[in-house]
Amino acid sequence: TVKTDLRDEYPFGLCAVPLKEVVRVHASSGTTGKPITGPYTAEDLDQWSQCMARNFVAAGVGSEDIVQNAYGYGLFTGGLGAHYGIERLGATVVPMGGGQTEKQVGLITDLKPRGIMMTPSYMLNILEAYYRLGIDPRGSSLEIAVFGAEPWTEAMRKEIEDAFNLNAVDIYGLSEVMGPGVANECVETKDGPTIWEDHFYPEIINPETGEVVEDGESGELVFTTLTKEALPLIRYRTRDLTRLLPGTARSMRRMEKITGRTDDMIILRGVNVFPTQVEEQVMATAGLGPYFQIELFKANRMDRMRVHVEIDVQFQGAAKDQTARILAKRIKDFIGVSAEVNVGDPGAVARSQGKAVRVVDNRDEE
Ligand code: DLL
Repeated sequence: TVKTDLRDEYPFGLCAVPLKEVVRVHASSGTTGKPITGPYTAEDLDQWSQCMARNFVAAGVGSEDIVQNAYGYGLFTGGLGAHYGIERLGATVVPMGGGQTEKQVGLITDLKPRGIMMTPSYMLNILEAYYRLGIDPRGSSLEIAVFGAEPWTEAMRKEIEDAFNLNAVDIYGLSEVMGPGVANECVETKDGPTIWEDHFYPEIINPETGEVVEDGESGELVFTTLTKEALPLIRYRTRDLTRLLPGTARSMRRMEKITGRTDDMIILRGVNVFPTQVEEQVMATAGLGPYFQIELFKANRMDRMRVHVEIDVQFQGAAKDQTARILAKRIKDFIGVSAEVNVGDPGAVARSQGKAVRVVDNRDEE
């Protein structure tokens, strides 16, 4: 099953129960054309909350903890999905939602949550607010962060863990299959999300041929739902690229941290580039802040890439030209493509309050 199957049947064509049994609908925004709707029965919501509660236990959150939920509430599955999971666990949810960044800092300071969840790119925004307000992030009550909804690298994990002195774990899911709650990393090992295989049967296929590959080999992740009522899916192609790995902290299998989606892959003069590869190099370049955006454009009919980054607030004296040259060289050496690098002042790169927009494609505009 592919995304267009769901889109073609918008809004309820694939709903497998009478509509009167549906008690909630979520929808994915979909940048192009019609959205995709996810109907849920009461039983689906119950399973979802259970899976989410299981995620929090894996993350190291307990029933005595307070968790600030900064995922967007509404049609996006992140906010409400996490919300009911925190309640199901018996922990205390702070239903903050996304945005109002300084208020997020205020709530952390006042309510002293032990856990927090949001996209990792939004956490960078919150980190910046700490610096702006002159508050030491390492002094916060936060011990566990549950980050997902977008790809993020080990380098980003280290950046945020060190800045706040906390453990950051990866949460994975997608609206079509359920929302968050499909897989979550265990805090003991932090070695890729454990897939809740009793609800979601995973396979990895070769995205070109559709053939199933062995565990340990890379390819596209495919799910068959085992317990969903309103929108059961058979062999749904996620377009996410990963590998299946044996269980470690739990007996169920893990997926490797997602490096990219087939849709996000940039092909620059024949070289495949994922935004996460650029993220790694930005993080490894001294003097740069952790914010970046990739711009694709055409010059003399050739596809070109420009990476927008900025000087780290802590290193305001850093030389822009020299830092740009260092990053451009790293991109050439480690990724194999030539890129222009534009180093701006702190704040020059657009900030995210949810999923970050990593690539801006201006190739049609020459
Ligand atoms: O992003 C569900 C979610 C909410 C997951 C909150 C985690 C936390 P969608 O908006 O439908 O659903 O987007 C799903 O986001 O196919 C992946 O490409 C990407 N994605 C989600 N989690 C991760 C992750 C939610 N941990 C799409 N790492 C998926 C990398 C992720 N990519």
